[in-house]
Amino acid sequence: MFLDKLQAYCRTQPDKTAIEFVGEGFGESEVVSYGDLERQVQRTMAMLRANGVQPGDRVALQLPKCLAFVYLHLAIMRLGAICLPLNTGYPMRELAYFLEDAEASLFFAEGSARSSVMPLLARLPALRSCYFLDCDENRFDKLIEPFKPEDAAGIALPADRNATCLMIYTSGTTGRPKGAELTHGNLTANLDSLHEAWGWQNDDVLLHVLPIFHVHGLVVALHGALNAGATTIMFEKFDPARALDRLVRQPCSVFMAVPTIHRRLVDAPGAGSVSLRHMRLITSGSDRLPDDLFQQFEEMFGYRLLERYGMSETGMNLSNPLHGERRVGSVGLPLPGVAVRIVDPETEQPVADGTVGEVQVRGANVFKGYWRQPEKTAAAFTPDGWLRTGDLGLREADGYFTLKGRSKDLIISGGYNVYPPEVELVLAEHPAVAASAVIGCPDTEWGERVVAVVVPHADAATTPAAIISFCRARLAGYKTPRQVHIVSALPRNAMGKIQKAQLRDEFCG
Ligand code: MCA
Repeated sequence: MFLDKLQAYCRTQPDKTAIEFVGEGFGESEVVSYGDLERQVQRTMAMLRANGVQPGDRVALQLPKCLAFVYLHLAIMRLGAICLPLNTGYPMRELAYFLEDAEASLFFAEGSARSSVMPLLARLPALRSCYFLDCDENRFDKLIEPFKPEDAAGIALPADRNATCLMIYTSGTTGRPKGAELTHGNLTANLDSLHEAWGWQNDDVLLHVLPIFHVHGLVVALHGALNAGATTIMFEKFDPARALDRLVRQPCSVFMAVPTIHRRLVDAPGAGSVSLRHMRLITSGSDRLPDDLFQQFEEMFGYRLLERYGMSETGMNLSNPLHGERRVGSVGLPLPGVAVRIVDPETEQPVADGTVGEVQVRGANVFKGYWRQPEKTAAAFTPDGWLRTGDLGLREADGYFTLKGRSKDLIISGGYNVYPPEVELVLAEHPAVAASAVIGCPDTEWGERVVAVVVPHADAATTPAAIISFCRARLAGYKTPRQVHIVSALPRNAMGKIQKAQLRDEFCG
């Protein structure tokens, strides 16, 4: 499994750089060899053990992108516990829900979160300890200082493929977010599949600019590189000019990003003089890659992007080929070990090639289920075990798949999923709001931007700015509407359902 493979690299290539961490200030970087990584992870395991962490326990991380995050994450999984990475943008009330729902027993948070987290603790009886770390203040080093790597020597690697090791909260069209449980077997199956399809090599150098609290940055990119014994140059924060410089100067061989990041590279000053022809693999995912961006990227950098398709519940499912045609507008072919089919959304029977239907997926990469939500888990699968992705697409006669929209009400902004009902629920709490509808409008920078259309109560006075700041205090920044339109009524059909297509026509111009 993945963790066995990683441990073997730590033994066989201890001096090789596993991660070079480049902080936000882009000053001096910190270099961690595979040998260092093993020692730090072992000390972290011993620290977690001393804090009572047992197999199956949930340990939550809401930390900036830093080495401590990586050590904690790997140590949690090595102990057979469940890592719960949380977006650093989540405001307190979202955070409280995740900690409560997951019954996290340990929580590592940013130092700056102390004053807002402390009042939550009384509501979280399962939480045994909470540590506040500032990655740049060496608090983590002090935390693991009393422990030696040998203290973890007797702890065996997890052997149960079906044990959950990672939980990623995903929102939905109804209800509160659900924790998608990924097992050691799921991660291993997807990593093996990507290793083969993308030809990961031991001498690869990955430039890593994505957040590590999501499957894309954590599993596909970071685990992908560790699974090959390769080197990761990890930027704490994405910066287009520095990324281009490093891609060329290192030189790097692998880069993974979302379309908003690729757009910023193309638009970066001086990008015209940069060639990325030396790169072995540059991928795009988490959101649809616009055709014009695909073409601009190739014209500017001489590299044809490889678009792929995945989701938190599955990891990666489809990918354009490493060798062979990388088709503009297509998410490519099923990855090794992954079955993908297109079905009629009503009958769930497979449709003919060229016909749009729901994309359904099956394979060892597909998650175990939603944490303590057997009904929602059952609803996510067909009776014969295919995962209903909620995405619409078609299969061409030669096997390439193309996405054609979503059957679910979902906005993707800069690679982050935003479910309109979550934003609408917050809007409903505003005293001046009688009704609202949240839509995604096409946006050159973000792919889509969140737009709210609001009907105020008859006697209420409010402004778009007031509504935006109300939402900003309650939602992560990427979920906050960028525009608010105030109207006297929302268009509804005979059943009273809001006609979002009509709103998009009217307000997305
Ligand atoms: C940041 N902001 C955003 C977004 N990101 N607003 C809308 N959409 C976004 N994606 C807001 C912040 O809240 C903030 O607002 C302001 O923009 C500036 O924040 P900053 O952090 O400086 O933004 P940035 O550094 O410019 O971030 C843009 C980004 C980032 C680098 C494109 O969004 C990003 O890393 N996206 C990648 C997401 C990703 O990895 N997704 C994978 C999930 P305010 O000032 O109001 O706070 S999907 C997945 O894992 C599946 C498996 C898959 O297939 O990949």
